[in-house]
Amino acid sequence: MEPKRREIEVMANLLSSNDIQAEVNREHFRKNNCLAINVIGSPGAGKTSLLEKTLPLLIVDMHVGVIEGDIFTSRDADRISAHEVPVIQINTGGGCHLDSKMVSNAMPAFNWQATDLMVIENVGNLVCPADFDLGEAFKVIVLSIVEGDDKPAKYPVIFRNAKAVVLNKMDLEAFTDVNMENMKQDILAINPDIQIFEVSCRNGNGLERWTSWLRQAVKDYQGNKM
Ligand SMILES: Nc1nc2c(ncn2[C@@H]2O[C@H](COP(=O)(O)OP(=O)(O)OP(=O)(O)O)[C@@H](O)[C@H]2O)c(=O)[nH]1
Ligand SMILES: [Mg+2]
Repeated sequence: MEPKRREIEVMANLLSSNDIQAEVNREHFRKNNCLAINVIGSPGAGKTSLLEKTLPLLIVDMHVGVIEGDIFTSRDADRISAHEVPVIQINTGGGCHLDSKMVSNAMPAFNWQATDLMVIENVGNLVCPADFDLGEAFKVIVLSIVEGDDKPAKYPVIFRNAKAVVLNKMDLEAFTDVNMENMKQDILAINPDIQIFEVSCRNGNGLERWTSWLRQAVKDYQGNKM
């Protein structure tokens, strides 16, 4: 039994040191009037695709920075840099989530006087990132509808702590047996306050509403309404 107790203690220490750094990060974002969001979703859900579609709509009237979390490659950062926004890739070297220290280490690379929105794309994973506060204002989940309508009920923790969920790949709805009403009901049963967006990064449907909401969130944050 002894080793198990030690394991739990180590995990508790790890989480509390993460939380301390997360508060420092949050203070940094607040001081610089920059809304930071933590984008979470399974591998391939469409997190980077959503960013690729959203950035051109946002950068017409605000400055956006991106932190890309990945286990090994810099492929997502390469994709984002095509949109002429500052982007930093963090490789976790095997870790299944970003932590607040990694985000803090990336901070000196940005011009904080000129950043209204910092988008942090977490490592593709619907479970591990839930436990690690990065100092963000809120979490956004990207969920591919193709994976099935039972996913919110099976992975509820992340939905409890998120402000918005983007249900992506709606263009594929007709090719699946997904029941969108069941999926949305399950999401709202876990978190009645969550904002739900149905989008397709392939054909662009729904992106306007999502982007308007995000733009308003930046304004609310900068107006101290959040
Ligand atoms: N049909 C369809 N395909 C999509 C859509 N959005 C993304 N994809 C495809 O899904 C695949 C994965 O997209 P990514 O944006 O790389 O997903 P991700 O969540 O960033 O993946 P990781 O960073 O590896 O976790 C790519 O082949 C995209 O072209 C969509 O709305 N419809
Ligand atoms: Mg990605």
